[in-house]
Amino acid sequence: KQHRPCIIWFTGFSGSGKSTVAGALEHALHQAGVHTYLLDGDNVRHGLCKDLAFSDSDRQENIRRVGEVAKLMLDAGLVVLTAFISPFAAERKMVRDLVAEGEFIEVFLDTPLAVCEQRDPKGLYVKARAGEIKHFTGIDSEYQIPANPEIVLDTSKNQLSDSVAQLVSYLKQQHII
Ligand code: GGZ
Repeated sequence: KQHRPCIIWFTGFSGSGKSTVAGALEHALHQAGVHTYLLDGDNVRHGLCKDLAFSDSDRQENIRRVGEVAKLMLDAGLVVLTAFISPFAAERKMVRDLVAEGEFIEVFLDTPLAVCEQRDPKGLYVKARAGEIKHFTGIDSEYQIPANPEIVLDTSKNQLSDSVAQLVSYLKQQHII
């Protein structure tokens, strides 16, 4: 099945829905016969980036490596999905500039911090508020809001299926699928 390779880059707070939406989109793409790969903290921070923690410079290096790997996968012809907080505009721009115009699709999960904190699926926000985890994004580490993302989603307002439909329709419009 014909498709155009690209990197679909999800960014947003912990608990904003990046992995959930990326996983659901990947499922929809598989149904359509599109070859994909999903990179996220679970498969990257335990292997490729297991030497990195959450200082600003470690996050920069994390995103740099993920960007380079995503580019290799793009060259292999895949639709690459990535789900990382990627809090800094400079590293997101660095990855965008690695690939051709139109091959980097930035998806900003604009779920309010208060909602992410309420969800707190792993109890990390509670620990961050208690000072047990330092440099937690949104608490005592910065998140720089994307200035020009291709797509903005708020998972506190929209159903998962609506977010997936919005992404699929964008990908069709861009002749990616
Ligand atoms: C942010 C942290 C931190 C700190 C551990 N700050 O909800 P999660 O658990 O599964 O997703 C978060 C994940 C963030 O890793 P990323 O590789 O996406 O971050 S970055 O792009 O900034 O490099 C969270 C967990 O790791 N986690 N400590 N201090 N998130």
